[in-house]
Amino acid sequence: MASDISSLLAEDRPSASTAEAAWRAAEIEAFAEAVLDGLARRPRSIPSRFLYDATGSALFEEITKLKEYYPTRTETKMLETFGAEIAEHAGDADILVEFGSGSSRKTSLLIDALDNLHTYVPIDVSESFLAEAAKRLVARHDGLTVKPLVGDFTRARTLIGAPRGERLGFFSGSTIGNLTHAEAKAFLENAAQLLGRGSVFLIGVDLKKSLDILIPAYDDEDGVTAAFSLNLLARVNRELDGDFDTRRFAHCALYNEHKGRIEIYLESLTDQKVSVRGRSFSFARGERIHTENSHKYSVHEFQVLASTAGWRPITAWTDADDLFSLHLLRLV
Ligand code: SAH
Ligand code: AVI
Repeated sequence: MASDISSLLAEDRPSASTAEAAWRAAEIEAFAEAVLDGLARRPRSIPSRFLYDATGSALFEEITKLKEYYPTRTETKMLETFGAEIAEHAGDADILVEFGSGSSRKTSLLIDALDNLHTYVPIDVSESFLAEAAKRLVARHDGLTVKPLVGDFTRARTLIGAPRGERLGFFSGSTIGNLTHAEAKAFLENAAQLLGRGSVFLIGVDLKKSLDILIPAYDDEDGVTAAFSLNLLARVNRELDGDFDTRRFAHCALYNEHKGRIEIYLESLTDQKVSVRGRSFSFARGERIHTENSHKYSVHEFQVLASTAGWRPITAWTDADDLFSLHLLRLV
């Protein structure tokens, strides 16, 4: 597939259901390859985008409501507070392209602030998130055309079906922190190609902070984040004929000071053997699978990163408690 991105809109793509089915089949094979390679490698790892099947997406929504998980409520409040200022810089935008749009709940605040917007293009690997969000936004915003694209935002090379126009990019929730610095730079360069010269990009980025706040945000007392992580193994069982016993693995979140990131692992609680698509993998007690990174940036660190990818900082906002930042960038 040229772009790994296919439109889910049946009305303007007669072959959409075929494209969807092809994408789904390709995604399962990509998952199989990532898991079989990732479990054979040392250290063991599985890319975090595979956390978001329908169950994972629903669990992520639960995470966003946890008292320990400050990013969603902080960014939401910031969008409410700074919406008018964002519109001063991006008010000409008529197309909004969102990367990793998820439930698109925060997006409505941005759409409300932008008078000229006629088209919204949410991009996500989670079909369940996308379809539900598209329906909700069409119902909520009169006259808005929604063109959802299912696929990997790091590999999107074109925005199939999106009209030409002034584009505003949106990457919320600090999902950019789930990429390594090198991946984030490559993502920003690719987004520059997709959005085009003169476009504006709004990115939510989590700030560095005390571990007293950071660790509970990724290891909450109700175990919702643990369930989100462990669902990855349950997904392997469902989709790849695996036999992981999820009770014999534990969610583990730690802060890597040197790399400035939360690292999430699934740790084997016993010596055990697991089979995936007929291949056997041995785990020693204490052995881990690395499933996620969540990088934290100072405002300056992120502005430097964005600049190396060709994006010029317009402004950056932080909240009163210095938990989260919103960056507005322009492609020069
Ligand atoms: N922006 C939303 C959702 C954040 S959760 C918010 O702030 O609440 C991260 C979202 O990115 C999920 O919906 C997940 O499915 C999506 N995602 C993660 N990696 C992706 C990738 N490589 N390509 C496309 N979508 C991805
Ligand atoms: C989507 N992403 C920005 C979340 C984060 O904070 O890194 C994913 C997450 N993983 C565990 N909790 C939240």
